[in-house]
Amino acid sequence: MEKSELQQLKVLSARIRLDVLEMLEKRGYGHIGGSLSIVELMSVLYGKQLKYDPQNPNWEDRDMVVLSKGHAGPVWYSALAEKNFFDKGWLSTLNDGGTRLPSHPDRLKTPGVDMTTGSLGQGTSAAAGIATGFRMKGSDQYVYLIVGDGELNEGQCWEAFQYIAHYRLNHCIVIIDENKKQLDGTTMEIMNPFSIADKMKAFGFHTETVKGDDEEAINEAICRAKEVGNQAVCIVLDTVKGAGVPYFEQLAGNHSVKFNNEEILEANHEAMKTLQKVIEGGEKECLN
Ligand SMILES: Cc1ncc(C[n+]2csc(CCOP(=O)(O)OP(=O)(O)O)c2C)c(N)n1
Ligand SMILES: [Mg+2]
Repeated sequence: MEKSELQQLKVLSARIRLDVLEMLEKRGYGHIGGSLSIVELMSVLYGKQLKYDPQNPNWEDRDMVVLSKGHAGPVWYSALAEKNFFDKGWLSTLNDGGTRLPSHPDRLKTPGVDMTTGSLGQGTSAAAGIATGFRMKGSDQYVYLIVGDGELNEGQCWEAFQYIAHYRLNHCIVIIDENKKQLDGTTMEIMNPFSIADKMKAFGFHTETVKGDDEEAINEAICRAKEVGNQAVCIVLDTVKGAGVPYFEQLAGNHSVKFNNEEILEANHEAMKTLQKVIEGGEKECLN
């Protein structure tokens, strides 16, 4: 990837991360940890890999995203807003009554959202079905399926993976966000996943593990996944829950956070200031 292109992706990541922080502080609470761990992934998808038309979100030949860990809706909305699927002002309506941006994605409410999710596990089967449809119509579209590591507790994930592997549905790019934490603890203590990558390999997937905060590595892994012939593909993202904001990374209970005390507000404002600087500096560099 050209240096300037990478720089643009980094600016996009900073913008998405900033949007998430602003949105959740405005709402007063929300799923911060699992939103922040996939910021760079969203940046690579919407800044580089996906085929889409924000003016025509239902364009028949578009690629699709299924955010099976639907509680991370805020990061998806940020990416969609940054790419002009809707007015950025919508972000401040997150989870209000009558909003177009409910806390969990709803395909009937938000332009760019192709699958309603939030009940963990279900998005895996939906993506398998979408990929089957693509194959049946002979299309080269892709569906990107984003799954949480805690979500893997749901047996439905493994049924869908078995199906995707058996039918070698390599236009369903399975991406697992291994941030090592779930709702109320680490995955190790709640339900030891052992090696997720080894499990996916054993299920028949071509599997790669990459650092989830590295846009270039994510992009290259997706490019390689697209080169794999006749085998299902899985990318395990090695991530940190709350990534990019030291305070939220270190907070033990960082699944969902209330912005109701001075310490949290101060840490959030500090992070927002830093991101503003990254954005301004990055934009200057992109212009040069
Ligand atoms: C079927 C179902 N059971 C329980 C929940 C409640 N819930 C929401 S998020 C979550 C933890 C998910 O952990 P993980 O997949 O690791 O998400 P991340 O770390 O990416 O936030 C749970 C149990 C749910 N949404 N759906
Ligand atoms: Mg997790």
